[in-house]
Amino acid sequence: MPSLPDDARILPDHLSRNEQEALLDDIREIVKAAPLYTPAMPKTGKPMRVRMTNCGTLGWVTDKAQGYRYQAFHPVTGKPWPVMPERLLSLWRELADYPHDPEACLVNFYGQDAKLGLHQDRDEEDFDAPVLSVSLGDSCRFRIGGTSRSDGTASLRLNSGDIVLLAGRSRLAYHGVDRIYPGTSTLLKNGGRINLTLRRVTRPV
Ligand code: MD3
Ligand code: FE
Repeated sequence: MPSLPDDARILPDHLSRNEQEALLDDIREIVKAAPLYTPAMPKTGKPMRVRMTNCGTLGWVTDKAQGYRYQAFHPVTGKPWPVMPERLLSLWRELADYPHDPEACLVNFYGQDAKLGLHQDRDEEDFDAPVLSVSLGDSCRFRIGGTSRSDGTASLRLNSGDIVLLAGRSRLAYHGVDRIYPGTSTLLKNGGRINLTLRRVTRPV
């Protein structure tokens, strides 16, 4: 079985329980100002099973008419995204090994039955910047392959507090979330999983 691509790094248990709770407080504030919404797939309008919101100067959104893109405002409220919490900026500065700050933090919320199909992240202009992912709440089975859809994949479990850094060639690897393991974390009172992905979107000048 193929393993994790060379330039993908997983940092198991990177965040302590206290750090996870503090981050969750930040996310709660973000969701108050920018509620989770159900994105729709381009062209078909099929609803995604993951609910989303963002913070930062840009946020990733999708809908039937305009498809995948980054924009500066929430698609439902029309308001600018909340600012990126200092705690997330610090994580990026500590771990990303990239000389510019992230512009977007996509917040994905998975209920018990949610999953995310295998895909590449290619809506950013700058693939030289890594993607930094933080998992909170219930564990999941994460799948990652190569840069072709037909490449073999490996699956691994991501737990609350784990961080994944995708740099170099792994930045364009196919990946997805096969399933959530309900009841595996006490962090979220009502269960489910939150994933945060910090991204640089535009090419720094
Ligand atoms: C590998 N999120 O938001 S995070 C996404 O758990 C996304 O919510 C998943 O895929 C989640 O686009 C996976 C880990 C991750 C994030 C970005 C990647 C893995 C990646 C980009 C390239 C390769
Ligand atoms: Fe992705």
